[in-house]
Amino acid sequence: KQEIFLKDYTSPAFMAETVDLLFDLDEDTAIVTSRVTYKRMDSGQSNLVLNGGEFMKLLSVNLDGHLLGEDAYVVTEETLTVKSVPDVFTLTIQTELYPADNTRLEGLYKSGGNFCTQCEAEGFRHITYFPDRPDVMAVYTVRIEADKARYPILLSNGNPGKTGDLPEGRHFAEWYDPYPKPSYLFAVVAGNLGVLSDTYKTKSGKRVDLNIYAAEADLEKCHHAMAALKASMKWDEDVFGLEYDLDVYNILAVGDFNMGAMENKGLNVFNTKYVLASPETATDADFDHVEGVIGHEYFHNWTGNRVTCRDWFQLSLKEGLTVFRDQEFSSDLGSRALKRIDDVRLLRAAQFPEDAGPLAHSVRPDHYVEINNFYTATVYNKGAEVIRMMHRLIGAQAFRKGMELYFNRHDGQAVTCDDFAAAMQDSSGKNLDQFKLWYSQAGTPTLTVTRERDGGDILLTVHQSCPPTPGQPEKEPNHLPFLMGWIGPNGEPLEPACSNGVWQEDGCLLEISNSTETFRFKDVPTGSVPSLLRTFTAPVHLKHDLSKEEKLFLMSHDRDPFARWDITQDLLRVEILRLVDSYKDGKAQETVDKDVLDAFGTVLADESADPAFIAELILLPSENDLGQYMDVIKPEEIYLARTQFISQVADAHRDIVLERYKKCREMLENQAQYSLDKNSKGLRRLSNTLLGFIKQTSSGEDVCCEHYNNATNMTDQFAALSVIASSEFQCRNEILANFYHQWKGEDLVIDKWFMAQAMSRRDDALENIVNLIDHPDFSLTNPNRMRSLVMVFAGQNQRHFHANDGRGYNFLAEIIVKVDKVNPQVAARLVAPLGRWKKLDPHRQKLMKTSLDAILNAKHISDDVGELVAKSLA
Ligand code: DPP
Ligand code: ZN
Repeated sequence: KQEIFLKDYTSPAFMAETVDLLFDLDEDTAIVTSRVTYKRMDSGQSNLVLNGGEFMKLLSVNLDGHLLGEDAYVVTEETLTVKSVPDVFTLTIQTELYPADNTRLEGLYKSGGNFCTQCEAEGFRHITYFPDRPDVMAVYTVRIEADKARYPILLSNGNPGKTGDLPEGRHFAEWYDPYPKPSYLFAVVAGNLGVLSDTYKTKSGKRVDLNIYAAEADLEKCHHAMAALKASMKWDEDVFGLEYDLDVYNILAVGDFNMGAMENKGLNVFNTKYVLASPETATDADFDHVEGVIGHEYFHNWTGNRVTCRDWFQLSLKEGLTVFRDQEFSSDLGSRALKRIDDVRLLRAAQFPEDAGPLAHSVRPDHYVEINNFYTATVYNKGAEVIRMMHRLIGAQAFRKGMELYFNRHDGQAVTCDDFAAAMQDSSGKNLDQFKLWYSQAGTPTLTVTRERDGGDILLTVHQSCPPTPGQPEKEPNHLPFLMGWIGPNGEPLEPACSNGVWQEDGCLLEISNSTETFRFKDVPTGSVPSLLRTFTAPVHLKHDLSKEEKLFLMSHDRDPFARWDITQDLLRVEILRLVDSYKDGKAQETVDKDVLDAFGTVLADESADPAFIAELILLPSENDLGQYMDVIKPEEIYLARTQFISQVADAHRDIVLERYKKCREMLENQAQYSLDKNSKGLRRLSNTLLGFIKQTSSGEDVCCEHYNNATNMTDQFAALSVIASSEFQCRNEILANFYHQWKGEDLVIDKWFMAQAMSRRDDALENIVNLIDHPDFSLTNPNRMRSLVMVFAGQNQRHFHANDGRGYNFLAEIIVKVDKVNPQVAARLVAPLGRWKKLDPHRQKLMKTSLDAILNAKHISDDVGELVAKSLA
């Protein structure tokens, strides 16, 4: 496949105006008749070129009622070209599809015996021949015919139309979507499904029918998703004035899905993982994810569907903006500080390494081979940070006005990231030219902050730089908001006047646009400490000259919860890395600093703060996180030092840890019933985090096993399982077996059973993981199962993935080649960990590159995998 460039974009030569689709569904095959009216847009193009070809059979082509002979069109592997077409015409094409054989899970496929579709980004071309690009927006009418007993539910986009019976036990349903949409938002469903129904009244009084379709047995797990949907609809009205626009909103839950969910107009298709939730089977984090993803897909109805992307380079136009919207939604419903901590953790864990590795790309990439490879943390999460920075720079009011302007200008259009920025610029009057570098420059900038006293004033200097990334050797300075505060010597917040900063509610906003900028803070008392990059106002690495004592001071006095968490992480990271450096021949030459240990004890004993927040403070930086701060990652030493830190905390504060744990459990036990309220979630989070420390004490096995045995919900059960799976406890094998037998048949829970073992740091974990591939419940074709074992292992188990003999790398490479034959999109997602070889020692570098070569040399590698492996080796 050829590389495609943003600079080569040309508008469509033909516009499709109406699309009529007939789906004639059989058990294993489908006949699709598409009748499309086209209009020539570019008089220089005499032929109509349509995308399509693989995995379907062309049955007939008919132009304005005349069957075309084979000399009137040309079919290649990827296109159908109809020669010399008129200016306006109707083209009718019949294709035959094989959904039962479709393991790639794009286009039309079967999952759990039901038909469903996934068209983003380029799946529609596997259904019929069509200009399968987002800037071709048409009005769709759909008719589905299928066996009535096997497929009683027939759904598509838009509003329902006629339904009725047909001969031979078949029936039909018609759907009409009045809003012009690109083909990637098309969806069709036929199945035997249960439904949970509700209604919503929009703020202008329109009634909307809400339906969640799932297997009958799963319906009782759909209530949380339904509540989240209604909350999303209300939130978008309240915050952005945006109302839902169709009579129905349908959601389908499927067990086999490449992504999290898909925002098809009026008919979202969801991975069951982001719909189904009950206290017994889902953790508190799962509940939060369901709410967030339901919100995300709902918010796409405006940011993505009503206004869509001109081309796939603009993917972040809808994804960055919609992630920002779902983050704000979750913040408003829950805790803003905790949500921000979660999002920053994710950004650092997933996006920073991507930006620092061979697959680094800008938020708006300018070339690709396979667009499916660009559904990345950079496009989604860094993209959301870019929107968040704009929001901060222009203010919430101008941002809301900018959104209104964006919809006034572009409703019903396919537009670019520049169009979005222009609306924000025009609504605020702030020039965003330099700011837009965030869209085109890859790499994570580093900000270095230094201080200098000048009489009573402090001069604070911020220097920025950004490392080279593939294809971008030199970087220009970015325009970014930098929020900060000051804590006076007695621990009180200070607001010293700043020459060129503006004090806002949560701190002083400094705008940075040059490579070096200095800010003068007037009359700052001696002993004051700056609280830097509050709420993480820009996606950067922060370097500063704060001493250990100053960090400890902030840790106990900063009232900004995010900043307090971040400085605590900083302190812990530096301390664990000091231990890592001290390892010689597998033995630590240093112990944990007394002041750090004491501060940890103070946090553990703090009963004034929200327990969920305490849990965040004591959750150590992950092994992956620590590795990012080293020039050469030492996986074994990082594992050892981090474990040593936990053991020393557990030793030094044994009584506080156990007492705090007991108190949390007592408070939970005193509640009449399981609750998802903020306080209960916090108590579970804190006691479950404490288990990690308790594990290292002499009563570890007793407490952990009892925790497991007493668990009445998945949050507690899975927390104990994860700790136990990674332990040498006697009870380990019995508990793993117990969990498996309790939950056999509950796919999402069995995924957790694989996950717990994939994360195990036990010495024999890798062998166990390799053996699990042969477990009867493991499957190469189910993406969730695949990811829960293989992706979790390669992405989160740094110790064993980087096993010194290369077994972890070989294992991953072999799986990638196997999965690629089944599902290239899912296989490609597994490549990144192998590509980050530059951060390892020469011995491991060589092993990793050998594994990448082995993938490249395997027969028939997909474009998806091929593109990423080639880039990883470059
Ligand atoms: N567009 C989907 C989403 O992000 C996934 N491709 O919601
Ligand atoms: Zn999205």
